[in-house]
Amino acid sequence: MFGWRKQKRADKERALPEHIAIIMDGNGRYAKERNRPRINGHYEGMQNVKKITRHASDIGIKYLTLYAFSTENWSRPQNEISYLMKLPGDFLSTFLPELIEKNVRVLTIGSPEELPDYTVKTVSEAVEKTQDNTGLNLVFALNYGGRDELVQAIRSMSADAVAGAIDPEDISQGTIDQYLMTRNIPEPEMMIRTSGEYRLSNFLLWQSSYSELFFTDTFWPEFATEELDLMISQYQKRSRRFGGIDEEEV
Ligand code: V07
Repeated sequence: MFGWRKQKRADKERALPEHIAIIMDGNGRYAKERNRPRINGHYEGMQNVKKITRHASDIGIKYLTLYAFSTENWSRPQNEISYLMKLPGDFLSTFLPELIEKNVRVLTIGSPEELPDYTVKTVSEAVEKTQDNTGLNLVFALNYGGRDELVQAIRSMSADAVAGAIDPEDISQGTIDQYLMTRNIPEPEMMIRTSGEYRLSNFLLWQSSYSELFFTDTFWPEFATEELDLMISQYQKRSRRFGGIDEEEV
């Protein structure tokens, strides 16, 4: 390839990501380091969700997906689970007016059936009240698991196939996208995990196939907007490859 073309490409920065997904880990460890109860870490983590949401909205991110409660989290002590189930209500009672003012649309992915009624009720109220907003889409993964999502999608796809609504021969990647909980949400260009673990832990398995991964040792309650901005600028500098050639060259 000609040198001048390469140069041109190296200078080219990518646009702002449309969708950022975050595994908000390290709330318990944050509390432990300060000799506080674990639930205090969750409270501080919830406060940080407000800061990061505000910032994502201000800089023009279109989708922010946050792993708030995984299907594996049920194995935690009962008092911790009860506290976690009150956090959406706590968050929305203080923050919903600002979300509305900022034109943010609240969405959820996950299985609400197993969550307490009061949790489902407050969250669906926020979803309804913000459904026509056109700014940031704030997606909370609540009782979400990537493998469960695939099980649900395959069940419903099989039922449609048995009913004759779809032909198995016609199933494509796009068909699968349509059966996932994220059907109207673009794939995340960036996937962030805080607190020094290097795993996806069942979060957005299908959707993160091409996501740029970012890891930091920072505990979630301390993850600041400056660190997010640094990751975004790194993302914009990384060259994008889908198995061989630069995206710009295709
Ligand atoms: C939760 C705080 C963030 C750190 C990770 C675990 C604890 C915000 C919400 C939430 C969910 C839905 C909604 C509005 C807010 C939340 C849970 C846990 C279960 F509509 N933070 N947060 N939900 N944590």
